[in-house]
Amino acid sequence: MFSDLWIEEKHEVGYGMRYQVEQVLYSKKSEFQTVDIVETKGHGKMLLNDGLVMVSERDEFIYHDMITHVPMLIHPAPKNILVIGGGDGGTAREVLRHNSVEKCTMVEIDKLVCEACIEHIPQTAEVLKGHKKLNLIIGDGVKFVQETKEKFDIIIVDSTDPIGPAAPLFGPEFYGNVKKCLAPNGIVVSQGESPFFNEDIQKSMLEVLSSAFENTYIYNFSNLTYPGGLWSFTFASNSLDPIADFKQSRIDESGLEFNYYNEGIHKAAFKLPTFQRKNLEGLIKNP
Ligand code: AG3
Repeated sequence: MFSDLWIEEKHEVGYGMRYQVEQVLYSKKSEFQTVDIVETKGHGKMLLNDGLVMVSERDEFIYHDMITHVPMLIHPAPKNILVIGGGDGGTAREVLRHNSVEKCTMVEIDKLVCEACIEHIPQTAEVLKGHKKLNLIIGDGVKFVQETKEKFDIIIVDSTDPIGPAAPLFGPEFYGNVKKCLAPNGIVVSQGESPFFNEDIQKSMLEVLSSAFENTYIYNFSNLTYPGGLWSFTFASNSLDPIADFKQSRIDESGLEFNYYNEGIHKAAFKLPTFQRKNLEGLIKNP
């Protein structure tokens, strides 16, 4: 029969998203956050950090397509990739589908997130069990970009909201170091929060990015599980442009199939609602 257990991601503006839970699969407190995995009735297994939905089996493909393939298919030959965060493995999984990739380094701060997902959400985390091109580091991404001498073609910041361990991933020092770690033609794409609920965060992210990079954009996608449904990623590069440098041939030659991403979505994602465009005026190049 149906259980009466529901979980709710509560939002400070007096709004919540509720999911019926059939079973709690995992619940532990790490040094950084609480990590829960539940089996929901309608969205498959779901990962929550500190009560905030990170991934559901039902819709993770949308987020992971859009955070990964937009930059990967703009860069002419992405070989060395860095993922900061992304402990569920979904972003690394998508990166590693590209044949051009020689190495993907992933730096996740919370070992428990990886362990929990390997055990309960193989859909995203299978790849974390071991892949010859994956260099999985449990550590602080902020420190990693400060210290590494490596150069990356693409850096993907797959973070939680800017509270707790992810807060420094939204600041100027971090992006100064990211810029230093990017190869010529490098691109950085980051989890960019909600256009509806996080206008201030989006503005401050774009202020930081536009003072360090030539081409700064924000792009949107809709999903089923993040507050408000509409969500964003930021895009920054000193040479590549996500619109002008988009080539259908890159998609065709990749030989990949996607469930959300396609050429129309790629272009449309950069078209913004007026309120968002106004909020970010002067900081982005979106058409
Ligand atoms: N990263 C988290 C996105 C932000 C979700 N925020 C929220 N539910 N309030 C997801 C990690 C996917 N690899």
